[in-house]
Amino acid sequence: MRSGVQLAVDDINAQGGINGQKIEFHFVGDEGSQQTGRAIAAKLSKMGVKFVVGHYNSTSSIFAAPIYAKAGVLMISPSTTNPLFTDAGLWNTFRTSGRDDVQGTFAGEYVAKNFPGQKIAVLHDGTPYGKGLAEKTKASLNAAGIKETIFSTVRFKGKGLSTLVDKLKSQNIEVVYFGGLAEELGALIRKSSAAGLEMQFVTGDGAAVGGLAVAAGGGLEGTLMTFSLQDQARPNVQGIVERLRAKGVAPIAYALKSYAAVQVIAKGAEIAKSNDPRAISSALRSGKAVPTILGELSFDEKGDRREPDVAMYKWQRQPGGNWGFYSMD
Ligand code: ABU
Repeated sequence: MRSGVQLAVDDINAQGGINGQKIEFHFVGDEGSQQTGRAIAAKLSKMGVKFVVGHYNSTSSIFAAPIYAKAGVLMISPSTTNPLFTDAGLWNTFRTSGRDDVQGTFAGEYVAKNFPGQKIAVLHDGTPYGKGLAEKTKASLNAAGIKETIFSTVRFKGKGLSTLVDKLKSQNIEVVYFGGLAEELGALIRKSSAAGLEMQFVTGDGAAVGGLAVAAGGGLEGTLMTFSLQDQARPNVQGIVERLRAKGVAPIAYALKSYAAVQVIAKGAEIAKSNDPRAISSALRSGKAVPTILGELSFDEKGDRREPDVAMYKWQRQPGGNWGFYSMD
C-alpha cells in the first residue's frame, strides 16, 4: 500500500499536484487494532491531514472512520472489505476494494456448485473481517441448501489449533472455508498438512499476500481464494507494475488499489474544483466515473464501488519455485 501511494503521489506531484497543490505524504502503521487505529486517526486529524489512504484492516478502518469524519478527513481504503465501513453512513468513507457481502456470497455459491455432497467447515479468526466474511459465506451456502458440518472461531493460541485439526480429522471434513488473514490461514494449512489432512481450503482477499506461502508451506497448493478481478492484467497498470517490481514490491495485493485510491482523490478534486474533502466526497458520490489505472471507477452514495469486482483464484507453485495465484476463469 505504501509503495502504491508513494508512486501515485510522485506522479501527481510531477504533474503539478491536486488543483495546483502538491501532496505531502506521511506513512503510519496502525498494528491493525481498534485502539491504535483510533489513536492514529486522532493524531493524523490533529496534524491537519486531509486525506487518508487506508486503513488496511476492517477493524481499524471502522473505528477510525468516525474520528476522521468529525475532523473533516476523507478516507479511502484499498483493502477494507467489511460492509460496516461504508454502511455506517458517514460522509467520508470510500474504498477501491470490494465488499465482503459480495465476496462471501460469491464464495458460498462457488463452494456449493463445485463441492456438492462434501463435508464443509466454515472457520474464522474472530476479527470483524474474518467473522463477517465467514458468516456471509455460510449464509450463501445455506441459501444453496448446504449445511456446514462445523462453524467455528479458530483459537490460534495454546492448543486451540491442534484441537481444531483433530476435530476436522474426526469429522472427516473435506472442504474448509476460512475467513481471516494470511498468517492465520497459513498456520492452519501448515498444521493440517502436518497432521496428514488433505482438505480443499477456500478463503478470501485477506490471504492475497505473498507471505501466505511462507506461513502455509507446500500445503498451500490448490488453495482457492476470492479476490478482485486481476488488477495486474489491466492494460493501464503495466508501467506501474514494472516500477513496483523495480522497488522489490510484488504487485499482487493492494499496491495498485492504493495507487488508484490517490487518483480517485485527485480526480474527485478536479471534478469538485476544490481540494476540500467534503466537496470531493460529494463529487465522487454523485456517481460520476473517475479514470484510474484500474479503469473507470464510480461510487455510490455510501462510497462503495458500483462495478462488481470479485473472482476466484487458485494458489499454485510455479516450476521456478515462486508462488502465485491464478484466475480460475
Ligand atoms: N480485506 C482483507 C483484509 C483487510 C480487512 O478487511 O480487514
